Amino acid sequence: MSANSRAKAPSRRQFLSGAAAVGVGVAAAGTTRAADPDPLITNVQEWAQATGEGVDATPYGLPIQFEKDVVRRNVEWLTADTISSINFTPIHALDGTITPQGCAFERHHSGAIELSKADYRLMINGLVDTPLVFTYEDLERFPRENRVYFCECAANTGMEWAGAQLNGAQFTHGMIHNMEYSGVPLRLLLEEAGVKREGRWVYVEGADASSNGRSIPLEKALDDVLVAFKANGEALRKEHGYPVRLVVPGWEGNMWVKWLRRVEVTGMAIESREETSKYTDTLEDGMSRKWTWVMDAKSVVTAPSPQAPIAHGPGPLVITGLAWSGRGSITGVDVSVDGGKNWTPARLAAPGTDKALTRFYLDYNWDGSEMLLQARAKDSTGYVQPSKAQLREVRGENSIYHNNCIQTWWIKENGEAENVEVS
Ligand SMILES: Nc1nc2c(c(=O)[nH]1)N[C@H]1C(S)=C(S)[C@@H](COP(=O)(O)O)O[C@H]1N2
Ligand SMILES: [Mo]
Repeated sequence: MSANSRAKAPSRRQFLSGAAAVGVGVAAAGTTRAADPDPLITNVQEWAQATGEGVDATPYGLPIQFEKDVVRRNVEWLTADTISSINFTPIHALDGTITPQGCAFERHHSGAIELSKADYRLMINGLVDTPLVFTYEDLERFPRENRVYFCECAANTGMEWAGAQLNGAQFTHGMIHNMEYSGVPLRLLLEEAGVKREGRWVYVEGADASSNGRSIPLEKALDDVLVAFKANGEALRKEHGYPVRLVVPGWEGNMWVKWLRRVEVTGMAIESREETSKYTDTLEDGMSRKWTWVMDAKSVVTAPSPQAPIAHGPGPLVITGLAWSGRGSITGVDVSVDGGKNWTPARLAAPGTDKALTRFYLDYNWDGSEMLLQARAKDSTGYVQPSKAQLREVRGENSIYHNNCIQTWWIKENGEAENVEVS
C-alpha cells in the first residue's frame, strides 16, 4: 500500500480538481481544499435532523464509540494469569501528558481489591513516639497538596533488553501513567506520630493479599512522598488503590503501594521479596544492583509508531512523544530520523516539570522516505538518555528492570512502523 492510497480518497480528488479549477497553486500539503460540493458540508446530516441524547443519558461518561480502540492491552505471553499481571497504557493514542485513569496501566501482584472508605485504616507504627491509626476521614483533615507525577513500573521496556520484541509503544513503553494527585504529604503523618531518633527507613505495605511491602529511606519519606486519595480530580479507581495509595515521585512504580494500610518506621531496610529477588537488576557477572529506586531519564516517540502509522502522504508530519525523568525535570528532547546519526531539538509542549511526563513535538516536513525514528531525553541533572548499546555495556543483557535506552521505530515509505534495533 502506498502512502498516498492511505489518504482519504474523496478529499484528495477534490483537492486536485479544486486546485485546477480555480487555477491557483498547490495549497500547503496536509490541507484539504474542497471545490466540488462536499456532501458533508452541503447536505443536512443525519445527526442534525433529530435531537441527540439528553443530559440524563450518561450520568458518568465514557469515551465515544469511535474511540473504543483506545484501551489498555496486555501481552498474551506476559499474562500467565490476570490476577498477578500487567496491562499497558495506550500511549500511542493519547496526547498531552495527563493519563485518564480509565486507560492507565495496572499492575497487581494479587488482583485489584475492593476496599471502602468506611473500612479503610492506615497504621503508623514502629520507631515512633505515638503509634497512630488514621481513618479516611482523619486523612482528609490534614493539609493537602496537588502534584502531577509519572508512575513507571521498573519493568517498563524490560522485554527489549535482548532485542526488539514488542511491536508498539503501548507494549514497549506503556507501563507508565501520569496523573495529578491530591493527597497529604507522608511527612505530616510521620510528624504527627513523631519519628524516634533511631528511625532511618519506613516499611510500607498494602491491604491486598500480596501486601507488596517495600522499604523507603526516611529521607525520601519526609521529602515529596504523598498519601494520595484523588487522581485527576476524582477518587482513585479501584485498580489504582482506592481509597488511598502512596505516591513516591520519580521512584519505581513498585514502591507506589496501593490500598496503603501500614507505614512502619524502622532502623533498617526490611529486604522484602519485592526489593531483593524482584526489582533488582542482575549484571553480566551475576552481581546484582541494589536499591535501584530512581527511574532514569527516558523518552519514546508515541506517533508515528507501530500502532500509529502515518496515514497520509509526504509533507507536514507531526512527530510526537513523551519524555520523563525520576531525577528532576526534562530540559530537552532531540529527535533523529536517521537512527541517531543526526539530532534535531524537538519543541516541548510545555516546560518540563519535576518527575512528570513532558510532551514533545517535532513539526517535520516528511519527504516520504524511510526513517529510523528515535528520541533522546535530557534532564535537569545534565543526564542524557543512553543508546541500547551504551546501556548494555554497563548492564549486560540479564536485566529485566530499568531499561531506559533510546527506542527506534523503522518508519517505512508506506507509513507503517516497526520496532527495530540499530547498532
Ligand atoms: N498493594 C499493592 N501495591 C502495588 C502493587 C500491588 O500489587 N499491590 N503493584 C505495584 C507495582 S509493581 C506497580 S508498577 C504499581 C502500578 O500501579 P498502577 O496499578 O496504579 O498502575 O503499583 C505498585 N503498588
Ligand atoms: Mo511494577
